[in-house]
Amino acid sequence: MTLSLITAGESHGPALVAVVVGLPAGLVLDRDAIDRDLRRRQQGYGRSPRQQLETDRAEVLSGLRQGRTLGTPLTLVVRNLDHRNWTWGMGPWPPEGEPEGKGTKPVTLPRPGHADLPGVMKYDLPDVRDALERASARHTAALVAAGSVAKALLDAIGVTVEGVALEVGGARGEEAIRAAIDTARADRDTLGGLVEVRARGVPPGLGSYATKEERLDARLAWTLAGTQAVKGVEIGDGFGLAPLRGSDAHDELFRDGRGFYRETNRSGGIDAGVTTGEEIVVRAAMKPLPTLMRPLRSVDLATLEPAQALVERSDVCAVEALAVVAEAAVAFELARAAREKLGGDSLGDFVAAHRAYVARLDWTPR
Ligand code: EPS
Repeated sequence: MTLSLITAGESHGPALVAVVVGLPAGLVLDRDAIDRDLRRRQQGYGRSPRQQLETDRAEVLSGLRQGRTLGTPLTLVVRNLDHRNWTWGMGPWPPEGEPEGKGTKPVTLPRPGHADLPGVMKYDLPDVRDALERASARHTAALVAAGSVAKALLDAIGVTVEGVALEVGGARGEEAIRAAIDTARADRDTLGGLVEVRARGVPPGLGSYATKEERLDARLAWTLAGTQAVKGVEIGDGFGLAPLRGSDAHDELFRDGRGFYRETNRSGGIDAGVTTGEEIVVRAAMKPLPTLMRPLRSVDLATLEPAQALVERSDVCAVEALAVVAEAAVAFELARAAREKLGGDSLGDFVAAHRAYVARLDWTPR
């Protein structure tokens, strides 16, 4: 038994969709909790005016009856309210009538750092918009909705997951971060940063060293590096371990009346791709967003002459949003690993398998 996720949708198309397969039957979902996570993702200092146009909410089209999962594919839909301004340019069918609204003219000025040029080259697209619409981080709304469902499943076995923004443009602390964003906005520039996700209550034994595909550290790196604008991932002390000696780099083992534990957690709760029972700690580095109000040098695809990149409404900084997205991504991957370890067609079976497994371990969550 595993959990899988497929998402679809363009940034200014009608909607974003997430289909989650492999949930047990009988999991109670809280509509407000999902919408709260969607709202958290939309917030954060430095976001685009687009966020004033959107009020993200999850609609459910399948897999749920009267608030309880049926054990069948769960379809979540987040509508793009901005689509009403793009019906001619971004409708799924050939448009009728005179061009109106946004997206009516082809985009020919690829932004360095965005999917624009590689996407057009790969798919032989006539319009940069055909690439940027799916590459857009708007897509992360669907991932957050799915992650919220994963968190509900993890909650049933006492696991919590939380993401925070640690750093923006090298600044730490709310005031310094706001000041850095204000300065970047005034300079018509953008900022990246660092986020951290911690998961508590994860039992030892999720993931496996048996194959690369099963290693939980590899899976967390995959899901985070697969998120828009992420260029680096660190598990535990990560890159900080490289200059240390072995005697300073590992977490020594202890045992007391509550079972095995470690006093340090440099491994970030994962040894050899398997959870240790300590807190899971992962960080992701986000590059500054590639849509600049003061554009970088590019080439006009219509004339093949030097030009300046596309200037579009965009965020100055989306690091706080990434913290919520990374939280969702880690939650989904942990839920997937938990489904693989514990199985169960009903929530009761899943929870009972967890209880029996933990009872067999010499371990208590701390
Ligand atoms: C994004 C560009 C902006 C952001 C968008 C991500 O979109 P627009 O050009 O429509 O203003 O607002 O993020 C969201 C809409 C969102 O909900 O996160 C991009 O190019 O990735």
